[in-house]
Amino acid sequence: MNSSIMRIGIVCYPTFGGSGVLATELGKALAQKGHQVHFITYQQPVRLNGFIPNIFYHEVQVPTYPLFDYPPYETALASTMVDVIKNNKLQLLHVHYAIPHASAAYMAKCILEKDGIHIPVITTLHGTDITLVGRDKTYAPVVAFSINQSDAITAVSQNLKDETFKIFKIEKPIEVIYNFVDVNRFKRKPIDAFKKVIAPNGEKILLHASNFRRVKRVQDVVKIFHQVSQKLACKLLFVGDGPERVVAEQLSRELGVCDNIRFVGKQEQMEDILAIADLFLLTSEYESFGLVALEAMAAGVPVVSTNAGGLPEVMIQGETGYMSNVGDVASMSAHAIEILQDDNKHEYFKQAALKQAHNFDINNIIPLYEKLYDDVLSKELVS
Ligand code: GMT
Repeated sequence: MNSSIMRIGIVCYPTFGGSGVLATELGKALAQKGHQVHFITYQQPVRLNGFIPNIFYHEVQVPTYPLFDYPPYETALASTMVDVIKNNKLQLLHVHYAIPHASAAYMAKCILEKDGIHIPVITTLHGTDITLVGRDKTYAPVVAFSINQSDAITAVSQNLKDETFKIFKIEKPIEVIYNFVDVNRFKRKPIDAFKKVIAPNGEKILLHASNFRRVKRVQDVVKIFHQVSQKLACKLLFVGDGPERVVAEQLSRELGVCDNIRFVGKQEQMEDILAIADLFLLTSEYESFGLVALEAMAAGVPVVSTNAGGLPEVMIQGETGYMSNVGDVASMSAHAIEILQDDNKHEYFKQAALKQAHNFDINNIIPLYEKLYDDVLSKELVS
């Protein structure tokens, strides 16, 4: 596609969560294609490392004041948006994760309108902003209103689109643009020294990475590992951190598997960790998409997961791994053992996982966002 060069603002969470990762990778890819990209966040996004000429970073400062028990982040964000849009003549604003980015964007848009500046807003829905947090009645009216005020809405899977229409009264179309992965980036050779430290006797390495929130059901990961370790020599790596980590640690002690489990904390270089992994476990109660599973597949790591949410749109049952009902530890354990016990089968799943990841390659998805931006901007010209 021959898209014209644009000046784009991207708003996201700068942390390790999938929405922030996706937004950052999107911005980097757009910048590489010549667009000027301005990140507006409260911290440097974790994947925004190194100098990229077309990328600009604007930090949202939230001044405190003794009166504020809750510093008004949304107000600071909207004001920063106004400032960045005005001073850099941005043409559009793309916000990732509805809360509070869509409502802050609407506020910025109204303020700029008064100055005769029209800024189209695109909102990408990522999952928990709809299915968990967004639907909470404390947030729901603002979430629904601000999504409806967006000039375009996208969702990262058909499942999330359907859920959004079920939960909220959305008056506009929602376009599904799947998450993506840079398959090239995940083509890594295992670092032998690292592998030796984790699995000194050539044990199979199982991996789970998440924010350890309840929705991830990390206890199920420990239970699966416990079952698998009764059949074959293996180790489990936990990447990330969050509220349920202690629960996972406690359970691993109770089940007597803690010596074979390592918690390595939040890691930026997922590609190096995935390169030594044999199987990825994702036991979530819900995943709108499961970007982390796609990254595993891009590294040629088969995935054993639940069949929740958008995961069946990303994985192929019996090819890239297996999906089971939420909480069905016995089934997920059996599948993990089946894949890991037979080298030929394991190799087959590895190849199939990689092949499927290619369907979500960055080069296939970025043009869809560019087209959406072009469409939104050309509508502006007509109206
Ligand atoms: O998984 C999380 O809790 C983090 C969350 C986020 O917003 O960062 O992830 C959501 O967005 C990702 C990127 O689009 C999706 O791949 C995840 O499936 C989705 N998480 C859930 O729906 C629980």
